[in-house]
Parts: sequence; C-alpha cells; structure tokens
Amino acid sequence: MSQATTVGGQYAVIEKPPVRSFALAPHMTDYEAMCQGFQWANMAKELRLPRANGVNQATICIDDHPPEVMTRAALLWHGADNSKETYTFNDLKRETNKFANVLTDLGIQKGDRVFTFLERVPEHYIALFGGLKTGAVMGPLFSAFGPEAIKDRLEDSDAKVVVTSVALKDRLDSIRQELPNLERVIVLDRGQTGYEPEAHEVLYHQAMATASEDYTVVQTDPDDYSIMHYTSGTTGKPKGAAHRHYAVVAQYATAKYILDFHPETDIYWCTADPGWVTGTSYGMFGPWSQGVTSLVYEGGFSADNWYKLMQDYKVTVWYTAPTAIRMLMKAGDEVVTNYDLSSLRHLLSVGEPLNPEAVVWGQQVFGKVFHDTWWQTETGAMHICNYPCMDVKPGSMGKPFPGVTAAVLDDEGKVLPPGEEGYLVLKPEAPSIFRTYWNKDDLYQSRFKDGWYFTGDKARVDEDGYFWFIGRADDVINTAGHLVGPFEVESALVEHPAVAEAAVIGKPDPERMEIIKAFVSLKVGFEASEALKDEIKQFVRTRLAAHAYPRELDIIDSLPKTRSGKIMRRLLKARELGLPEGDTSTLED
Ligand code: 6R9
Repeated sequence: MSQATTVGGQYAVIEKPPVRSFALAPHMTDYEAMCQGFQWANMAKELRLPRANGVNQATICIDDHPPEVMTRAALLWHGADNSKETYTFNDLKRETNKFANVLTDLGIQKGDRVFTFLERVPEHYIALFGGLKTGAVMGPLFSAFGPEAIKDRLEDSDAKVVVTSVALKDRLDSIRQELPNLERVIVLDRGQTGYEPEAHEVLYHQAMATASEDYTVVQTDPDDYSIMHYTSGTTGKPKGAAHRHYAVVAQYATAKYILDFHPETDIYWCTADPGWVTGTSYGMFGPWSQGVTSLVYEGGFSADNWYKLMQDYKVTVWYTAPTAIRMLMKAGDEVVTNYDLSSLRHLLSVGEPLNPEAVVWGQQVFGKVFHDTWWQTETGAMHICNYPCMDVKPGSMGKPFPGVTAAVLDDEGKVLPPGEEGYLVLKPEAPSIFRTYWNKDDLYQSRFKDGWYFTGDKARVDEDGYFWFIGRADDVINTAGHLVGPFEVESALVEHPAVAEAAVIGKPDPERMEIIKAFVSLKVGFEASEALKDEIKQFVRTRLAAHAYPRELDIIDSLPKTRSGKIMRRLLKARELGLPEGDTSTLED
C-alpha cells in the first residue's frame, strides 16, 4: 500500500494494491461490480434459509454448522485474571441447550423478555444464545450500568428473568422491588462458592448441572424478535431497538464482505461488550454465522495487554473503536515494537468518526489501514463502510454496502448533490434494520419518511460516492463510542438532593470525542463547593453508569431557558466553546 501523505491539508487517498496481490483473496473483489448484482435474497440462500425450524439465530450461529466447523473453537475466552477457556461450536451447542432448558423450566416461552446483566464471561454468550433457542427476546445490559439504568430497561421491556452475577446483583437488588414483572433472577456464581440464593434466585451452576443437554430449538420465523438494545435519544428515556432473527442475513453478509472472514484460519477479536450492538452483531452473530473463531477478553483497556493478547492469540481480524485507537496512539509507537503483531491482516473501527490520523497511524505501525465502518443500533449491521478492495480516503466512512441505498437530504427532503451537508438517510432495505422501538411504535414510525429512514446523523457525500460524517443532527452525546442522551443524565442529576435544575452537553474532547459536561443550579440552602461538585458527579456515576457521568460539572445560578421553559442546551454549549450564541430570541429574560 502506498503511504498516506497530506496534500494541501487533506489526506491523500490510500490506494489499495490489485486484489490478485493479496495473500488471501478478499471476498469482495470489485465494489462497483458487486453493487450491480447484489441481492439480499441471495445471501439468505447462501445461509440456507429457512432451516428446518425456520430462521433462528442460535441454530444458524451455533448448532447447524458442518461437522468440521462444529469441532472448531468458537470462543477463546481470556479472563481478566489471565485464566483461559475454549469452547468449540459443539461445546456452545451443548451449553446453550442446557441453558434453554433452564429457562424453559422457569416458565420462559417464546416472546418473553430475558435480560442479561453480566460481565464479558462465556456464560454471557451462553445465556444469550440459550435464550434465543427458547424464542425469548434477549436484552443484554452493559455491566457498568447502575441501578437507575437497569431499572429503566427492565421496566420498559417487562423482563421476566434476568441473568446476573454475584458481583453485579447488588445493583439489581436495590431496584427489584420496583419491578413487579421480574419473576426470577439467575445468579452466575462463577468462581464463587457458598453463595446462598434467595427464594426468587436460581444458581446458574446448580441449574446447569442437572439440565438436559438435549433441546429442540423453538420454531422462529424471520420476523420474530430476537434481541433488543436500548439506545439513547435526545428526549425521554433510552428506547429498546428491537431486531428480528432475520437480521442474521445482514450480519452474515457484512461479516463476510466487510470483516472479510476466512473462517478456516481467522482468529477474530471484537473489542466491544455484548451490552452494545457491536458486541452482539459482530461479537456473536457475524462471526459465528460464518463459523469463525472469536476471542473474548474480559479485561479492560491497556496498550500492553491488548498487544500481548493479539500476539499470543495470533489475531488476524481486529474490530475496535476510535477511542481505543487514540489511546493506543497515546501509549506510543515503541510499545508496539515489543510485540509480534504480524498475524494481523485486517483492521476495522466503529462507533465514532475515525480521524484520518488514526487511519494513517495504523498504516505506520501495523502496516495496515484501519477501515472505518458506520452503522447504528437501529441498523443492526454495518451500512456505510470501507472494504479491503476499495481505496481508503482517510476521514471518510466509506461507501454504502451493496444492497444499501444511502443519501443526504435537505430540510425539504430533497436529495442533495455531492459536497452539500444534510441529513443522512437510508432506504430501510437491509434485513437487519430494526423493527420497532419497544412500546414506542409511534416514535419508531417517526424515524421513517417518504421511504427513507432518518439516521439522526448529518453527512455529505463526495464526487466519488464516499460519505463523510459531519455530526449528529440531535443533542445525543457520543462519548468514547457510547451514545448518551442528555435527558438521562439530567434526570439522574436532579435526583440529587442539592440539585434544582440540570442541563447536559457534549464537550469536544481529543480522546473521547466528547465528554459529558453538566450545568446545575442548586436548591435553596445548598452552597456550591468542589466537594459538592464531586459528590454530584459520583451520584450520577453510581446510579446511571460509569461512562455516562459528567466529567465536568459547573454550578451556575440559573439555566438559560426558552420562554416556554425548555433548557437551551445549545446556548450553554456555544458559551462553553466560545462560539456565537446564535438566535436567542426565544430566551426568557
Ligand atoms: C454501532 C454503533 C450510532 C451512532 C451513529 C453515529 C456514531 C457510529 C460511526 C459514527 C462516525 C462512524 N457512529 N459509527 N460516526 N463514523 N464510523 O456505534 O451504534 O451506539 O447506536 O451509535 O454512532 O452518530 O449514528 P450506536
């Protein structure tokens, strides 16, 4: 590959060598040609759908591979304490059958909601696929969530069963009384002995010890719901974007052509947690529908740990996020030289704009370009991407996947010509596009207009058909790849006894893209102090989530509001960043 150089402040195109010179031929050899002939239905055919029991993601991803794949490692697990476990597809088939029986014994039936609130441990993956086998709608929760965030999701989804761990269950216990429909809690006692379950609790290992290894996967149709992920909007609580089993067609196709899997030899590492859509669509459904060996690392980020892991497991395909890449860049290029990372073949990124410096850095230190991919919880699978065979324009999200139509619209809904900024919209064609926001179908419908799905992002497209991210069209904050709605944080802030009113903005940050900054006014009788600020920050951190707490907090006398009483977050942001305040005619006196 040619070196990326700056031309007049812009990064030069990184040209890809001819496909025939690749050591492993990529599945997509010509982007334009593939766009011409592509049909989603052909992907469904390739996946041999429907199968005997219809379309079920667990059957497709776990049970129903050819014998030579069933004996392959599906999951290589590396614990935070450096312990290791390996599960073949056969092992996962057995364990998920057992877990499906455990859930069935607890009365779980097709359509019921079962949530997981677990660390990145093998049982999390087993519970999710075991649940899918019963036809339950699975909802994975991020292990950093606090009681408030858990309650919102379990309440909205009416979850019947939650699978959690001894270490995490305190946070669930504190709100369980407020969830009348939550019948049972399965407690994972990994590495713990002597935990005495309460009446409503079932010990994971005890239940699994007596569960049968035989289970007939429930018949599921393409449109049956399989999994839901809660995602944040500008207003209201997070919404449950519900996906269907048929989404696997898009997850399979994109895993093949974008992650460019070669299942016989690949060792794949997706760094995302199952609590986020990347951790399910590409930590489970994409790789396992392809029969690919996937590494799961329980521990957190550290440059040395990550490089060592990739070296020791000989990772070939690595899917990560811009914040992580920027943190690796910060750790320095010398660290990289301590490790043999020659196994790496293909690098990809998702979650936030990937800055061109990071693309070029990948090329310098790994000899490989980071391929940016754009998609959302709602799209369920990658939509606008860079491909191994296609030249990379550093800073661009790439081009729509074959079978995807994307455009940029103006305020009137007209398609804009290249170069102009507008709303990024998609034709809702991909099998993975979400099917509803749980209990909020009106809101779901409002995202579609004139045959387009409005993504909530702003973008432009260039003369060559490459898409460029401009920003969010709403106030949703993207902090280190996590979407956080200002309203969620504000709701948590005002629950603190000292806080009268709160407003939250995303403040640009070189590493995390944005950090959460809060402005609060105090109730009468409270004095502003550094100690109080810290206390309020920690209050949000423990109640909501570690990633969703305000890293910066200012106490101000009163918040700017419109005459109709709406807090003007944009004005706070403009003031914070020293930008023009814009139209303030609706500001109350
Ligand atoms: C998969 C995931 C979706 C939002 C999306 C956009 C931002 C994601 C991006 C990107 C620029 C990229 N986003 N990928 N922005 N370039 N390559 O991240 O889902 O958590 O729902 O976030 O994230 O704003 O609309 P989700």
